[in-house]
Amino acid sequence: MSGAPEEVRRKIASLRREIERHDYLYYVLDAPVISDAEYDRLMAELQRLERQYPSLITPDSPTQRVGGKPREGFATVRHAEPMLSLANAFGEEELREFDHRVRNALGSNAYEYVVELKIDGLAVALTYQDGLFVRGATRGDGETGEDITANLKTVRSIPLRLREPVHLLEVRGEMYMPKEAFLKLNRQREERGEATFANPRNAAAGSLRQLDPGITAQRHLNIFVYGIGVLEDPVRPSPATHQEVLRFLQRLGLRINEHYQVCRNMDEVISYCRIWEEKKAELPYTIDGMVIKVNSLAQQSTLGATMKSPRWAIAYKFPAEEAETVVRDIVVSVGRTGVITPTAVLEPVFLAGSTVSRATLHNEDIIREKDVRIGDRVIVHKAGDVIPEIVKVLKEKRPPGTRQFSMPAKCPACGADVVRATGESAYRCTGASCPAQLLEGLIHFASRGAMDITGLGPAVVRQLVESGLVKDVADLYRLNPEQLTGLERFAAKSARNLVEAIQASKKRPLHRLIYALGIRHVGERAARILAERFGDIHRIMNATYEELIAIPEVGHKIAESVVNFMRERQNRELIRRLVEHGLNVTVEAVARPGGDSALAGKTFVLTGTLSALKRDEAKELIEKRGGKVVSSVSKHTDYVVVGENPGSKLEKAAKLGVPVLDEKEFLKLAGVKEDGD
Ligand code: 3B8
Repeated sequence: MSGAPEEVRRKIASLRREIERHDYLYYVLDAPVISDAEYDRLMAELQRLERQYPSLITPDSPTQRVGGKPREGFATVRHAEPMLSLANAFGEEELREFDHRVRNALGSNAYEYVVELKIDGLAVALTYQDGLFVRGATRGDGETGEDITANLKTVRSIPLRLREPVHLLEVRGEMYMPKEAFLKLNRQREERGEATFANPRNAAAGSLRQLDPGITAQRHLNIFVYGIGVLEDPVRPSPATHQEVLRFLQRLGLRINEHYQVCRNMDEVISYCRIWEEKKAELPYTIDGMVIKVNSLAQQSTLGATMKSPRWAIAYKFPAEEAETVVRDIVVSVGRTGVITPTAVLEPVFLAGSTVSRATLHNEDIIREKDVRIGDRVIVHKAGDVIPEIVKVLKEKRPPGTRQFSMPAKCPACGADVVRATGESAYRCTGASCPAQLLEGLIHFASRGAMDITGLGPAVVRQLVESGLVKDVADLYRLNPEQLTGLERFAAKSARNLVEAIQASKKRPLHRLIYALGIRHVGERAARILAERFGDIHRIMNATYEELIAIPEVGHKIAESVVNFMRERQNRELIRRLVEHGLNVTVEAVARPGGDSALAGKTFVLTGTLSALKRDEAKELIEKRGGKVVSSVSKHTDYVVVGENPGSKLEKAAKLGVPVLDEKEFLKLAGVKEDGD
């Protein structure tokens, strides 16, 4: 197809360049220059143009990072060069032995090392052909790995195109999940009663193993590249040292870790390792040691490799940090969704950069399994250097009079029954007006991704609940400054500010409100989808399970949860009051008369031969969903659907600026899965 005006092509190219530049600034250099909202606008504009001219979509367009379909399983890929792993050194003694082996093999002491952080993640190989990202694979057994291209494309710090065209390049690096993203993911999973990940590494591995790239996209994975597997380029000179490799990779737009040092001998290596052993807690990601590499690539090849690992590099592993302490008590807390989580209260100990006084026990099964009792002496560590956990009980030191823990039968916050759903490890409070759930629910409602109410943090929420001023989220919108000045720590000005911030939140977009309601399983992404699909909260309130499950991105859990939530009289009443207070409950741009399908009320023109559907079938599909089909393109046409060998209708559509859909896009819009309706 060549229907697109030159102007559009230029606009698309410039938007892509612009977005790529901001991705690079944000994800690789960590130095954004525009706001998230401005970035979203650029992306929306590009998506709009590409929707209109699907033939201009290229695999390296920034819009192609998400949106791949879930796959059956992963294909295997054979690595061009084996992906080896590093041998380990535990302690300085073993580092010095490594150094002796290097010196003997080189027959000289004229060599340097590069010392880098050892990122605790998963090794991957990224292949670029003529500068284009074509394949990503896991290490696997070193010979063959799994093809995770679609998942890696969702990672914003992985450039889809290099900043300089290289004929063939395979780079190696470590995928990881930052500590903060890991904590947030686990909090979310705990609330939903799902199993939590033991450490960021497992979370990263689990996220990359997703068959649905849409899930990977939400997981905030990141990468540091640290080496080259294959480099074929007729023009540019190959790097001669590892340090040059790192600079080369950086120049191509790949993300390297800048904490490294060139060292002239083992003493320097060891001092540099010690520095990071002390400081590792300050990093936003977890490292489990340092990697020491011979700098010269010529010397690397002289040294060679064994079957499993190179002889020119070694991993210096930090000893796992553990501490002994006493379990003073086991307490439970009630989350927003009513999940009751047990936590061990510990005699405070210093561990891996901070004082630890609590350790999560996850659930009752884990307490039973480890046989943790109140009064026990225990060993604690930090899972993935982040979350304090009890490793084991020192049973030989068990004092007399320890007490076993059992889950309370009644909620400690409201006294309602506590139940364990079949097939879940979580216990939940069943109280409809449980203050603990209310508290957590309000904190969530006001939080940044939700209604984003400045000044309404946990402490203020607590005051509002304890004073009885707020019994649900709708009560927030009735507050006046006079009521607040009666509370402790509220001056006239801060009271006015808070009321203003609450009132301002009424204008938030619908998807934020849906997310803020705290419907189980409805995260930010699901909330956006629901808002876009239905356009109005009342439509969501009345949506049936069948209508919800028909949405491609919505699964059984979300559909069921939305229906259950909206069935509750209390919840309907709450929404009614929010509407009464004047909250925005619609998406203006998406007025959808006559039904919930995106096709309802729309006019279509079909042209060319479709492959999956006959023309009659396509017509029927559109009409069943409330749309209509006409034969000629005019400015009243909403979409032109093109198949093979389209006629002049396509040109007409381009002239009038009518959006053009190929068959696949049309089916997607119609909500038809590819394997049949
Ligand atoms: C050769 C070099 C494996 C690795 C390597 O941060 C090899 O270099 C490797 F066979 O696994 N986790 C790093 C990291 C890992 C490796 C490496 N460098 N910085 C890491």
